[in-house]
Amino acid sequence: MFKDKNLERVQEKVNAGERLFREEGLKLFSASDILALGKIADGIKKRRHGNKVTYVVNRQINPTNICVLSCKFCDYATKKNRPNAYAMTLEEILNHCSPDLKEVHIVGGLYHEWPFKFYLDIVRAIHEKFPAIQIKAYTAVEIDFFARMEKCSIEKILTRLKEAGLVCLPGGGAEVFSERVRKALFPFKIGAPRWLEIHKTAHQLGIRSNSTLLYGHIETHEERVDHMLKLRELQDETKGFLSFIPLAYQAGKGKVVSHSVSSLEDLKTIAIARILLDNFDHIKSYWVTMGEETASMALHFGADDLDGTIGKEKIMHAADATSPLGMAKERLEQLILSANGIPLERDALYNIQPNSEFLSAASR
Ligand code: V47
Ligand code: SF4
Repeated sequence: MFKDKNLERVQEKVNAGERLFREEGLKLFSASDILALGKIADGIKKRRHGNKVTYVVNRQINPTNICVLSCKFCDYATKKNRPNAYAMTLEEILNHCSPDLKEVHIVGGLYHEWPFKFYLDIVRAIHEKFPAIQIKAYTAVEIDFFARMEKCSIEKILTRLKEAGLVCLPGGGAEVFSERVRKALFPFKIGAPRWLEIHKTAHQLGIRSNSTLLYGHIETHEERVDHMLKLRELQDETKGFLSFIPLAYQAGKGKVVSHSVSSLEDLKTIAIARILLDNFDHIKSYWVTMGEETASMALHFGADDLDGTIGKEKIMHAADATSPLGMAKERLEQLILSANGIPLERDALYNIQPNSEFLSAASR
């Protein structure tokens, strides 16, 4: 029983397996009983996953920070003639890979001097040298950039990437599906219709993908809810999304807002995602943006995955994220255990690895 009658009704709907409408989602953001909200989300997560919490031994590779765009919120991208600009060689990229990895996550700038062939070669070279690593590469923004460079369809780009060894798409580039926010912060970047079209096409080609929401800047709670509902709608149609990852905005140099949102806001957003996205299996608690402690707490608020070891993350750290640059597998397991979870290692497609130390505990 909750004191908040609205949450009580939400719990009843959830128990009856009923879906929440937009207005009900909005009301969740004004709920003051955050623990009750967490309890509802945790119940949903437990029904789907029990105490299992997954993580992946992965490496994020950001091949270049040179980008033709200059999104206002981004502290990572730069221009070619600036002192901080870099563009990795194929050899440098391969040196970031090792056989212990289950996933490589590639995301970076839109570099006009690299032909699509080079972006393709990155995938092919990693796949040939490390066939056991699953490659999660290029956001919808990059896919759109390749299609425009090559003057061809997104089907063709995705098919060629798949043939080269791509396994799934990361969820970035979605930001917030709001024209108001797009015009203010990233007017030259693709908007919701194109992002959704690219993910839908990927799903139709058998390429699974992730999804994200960049929150904690100028967006409203309504825009967060509308964003989640657009993802829910596409998921109904394709069932191609693997996970949803709320990315807490790192305020960095303060170009957009002076500071990042509170942990409470992080936990609320995770919980509401779990409640609204009733057709998503996985809600990711991304420790890079939330920090270790909040990310671990989020496992009580509906999240069932902590992402990964990551290696040297550059995008959020360019915006002064205070989390470590990377994390050892043992530390991830500790964080999960401290939240009463059973840590299970997965691959990019969320298959549990048979060597997982805690597998027997999970099957009990
Ligand atoms: O699209 C940029 C975001 C995204 C900042 O699929 C920022 O598993 C916070 O795609 N503060 C790229 N966020 C990262 C990405 C991703 C990350 C983790 C997991 C997965 C996955 C995908 O990073 C961009 C943008 O939304 N971003 N700057 C910032 N200052
Ligand atoms: Fe370029 Fe992406 Fe940064 Fe925008 S967010 S400037 S597309 S790297």
